[in-house]
Amino acid sequence: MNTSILIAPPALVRRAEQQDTQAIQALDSAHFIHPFTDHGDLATRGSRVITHADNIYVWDSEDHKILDAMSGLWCVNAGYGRKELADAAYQQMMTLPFYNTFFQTTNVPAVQLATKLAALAPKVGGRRFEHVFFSSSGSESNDTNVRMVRRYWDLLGQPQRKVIISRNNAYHGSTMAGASLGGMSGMHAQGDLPIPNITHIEQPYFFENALPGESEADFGLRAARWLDEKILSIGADKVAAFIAEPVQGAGGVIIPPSTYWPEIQRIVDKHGILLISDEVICAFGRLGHWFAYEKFGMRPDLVTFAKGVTSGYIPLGGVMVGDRVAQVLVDKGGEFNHGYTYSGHPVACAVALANIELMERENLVVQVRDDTGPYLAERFEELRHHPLVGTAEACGFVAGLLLVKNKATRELFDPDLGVGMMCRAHCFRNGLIMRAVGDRMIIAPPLVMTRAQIDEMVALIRRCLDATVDELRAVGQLG
Ligand code: PXG
Repeated sequence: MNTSILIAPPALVRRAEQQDTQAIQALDSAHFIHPFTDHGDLATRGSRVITHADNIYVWDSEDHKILDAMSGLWCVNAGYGRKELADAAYQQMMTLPFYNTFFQTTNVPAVQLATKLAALAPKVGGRRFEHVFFSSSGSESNDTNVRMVRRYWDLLGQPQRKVIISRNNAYHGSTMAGASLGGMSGMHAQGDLPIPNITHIEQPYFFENALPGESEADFGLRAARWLDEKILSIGADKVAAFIAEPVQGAGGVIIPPSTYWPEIQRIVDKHGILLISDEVICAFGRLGHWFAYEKFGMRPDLVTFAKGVTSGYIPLGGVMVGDRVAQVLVDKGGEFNHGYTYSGHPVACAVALANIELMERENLVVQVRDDTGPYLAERFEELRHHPLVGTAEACGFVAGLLLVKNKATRELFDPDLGVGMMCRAHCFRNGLIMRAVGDRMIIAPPLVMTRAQIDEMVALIRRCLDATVDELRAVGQLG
């Protein structure tokens, strides 16, 4: 087996990989434990080796060009191949690659980024975000939230306020606290999760949870009131916070009715509990705003971010800390015994600054809000007429389709058939990356995607839906 390719320079690696896919797959399977992966399955199929990327496309080691409609994993907002971001990392590595921020030390990129984020975060209802806590991922940031929220209530003399309420099918990360906050039953089933004092309510998924004949607006209000019922059943004096994604991402792009968030805000205000908006996916232009809470009229106290802040070029995450919490924690809290080696990492912060500058220069956030986002919604609406598509929704640059067996009766496929995975395989074969969540097919394209590229993507999606119909007919699952 030729292992020398693994230490060759990038250009050689690219060429060598094209000949050595099997060798890399064998080493991959022998040594690399992948996230969320069945390794028996991986060993038989072999990984797809992604070798390089540009704009909205990635290439594999067999030289297939693939349109990446998932932005890597909801994160490459500025698209691939942005030299400005590589240059920013190089310059910062040569100047100061690392220094900690623990013992009354700081660094210039971290200060500049914190200042920039405070300026970008919109003030809502008189609440401002003047402070930022840095981590290296969304999961870590949500662990920070749990610690910060509990510290806040301790400092206010209400240590019994420990319970954090989340939602079924939410995704908040994969650490002990992140997976507990998340509402994925498959994750809870492994390793005694959730940890104590975390509980869940149902998600606002109209297709699954609305009553027959109920309007979206009424459903939104009813779904929000599940929070009120939960708070009352626990006792409001024991509840610390409610955490939620403005639009659920990994759960399958679940876009709540417009009545949902204002009612949630009314309920958290009524009980005086903190609101955490987990914007790991939704911030940095994904929904056409720097921060998504602005779009939905939410007034969160803490905002989780990661992914798009650096367009995924380097790990960085954090928490925007609103005035209400900052005044207690920062101004009169004493020492908060929490932090990570890489909190305020200078290289990650320098890349984030370059990424934000690039997004501002190219007006990407406004472009998604006013032009390409509405165009994507329009094109997705057309897909609703496809025989396999039951619902189609888009919000900014996230969108989802539900594959159904019968459009008229809204009958679903048997989950064991794995129709979503079948469709995903057709996507790969046709040069398109889409994510399947059950039978929901979802996308989150790079924000640089143009109208012409949206047309190209929608044409590919249509082709893959047709191929899925053909396969289902061939196995007798569709008339
Ligand atoms: N919160 C939200 C809302 C997320 O989407 C995290 C927290 C955790 O971030 P880190 O950086 O720790 O991964 C996420 C991450 C998927 C998928 O399959 C989604 C995520 C991660 C991995 C897979 O859609 N989101």
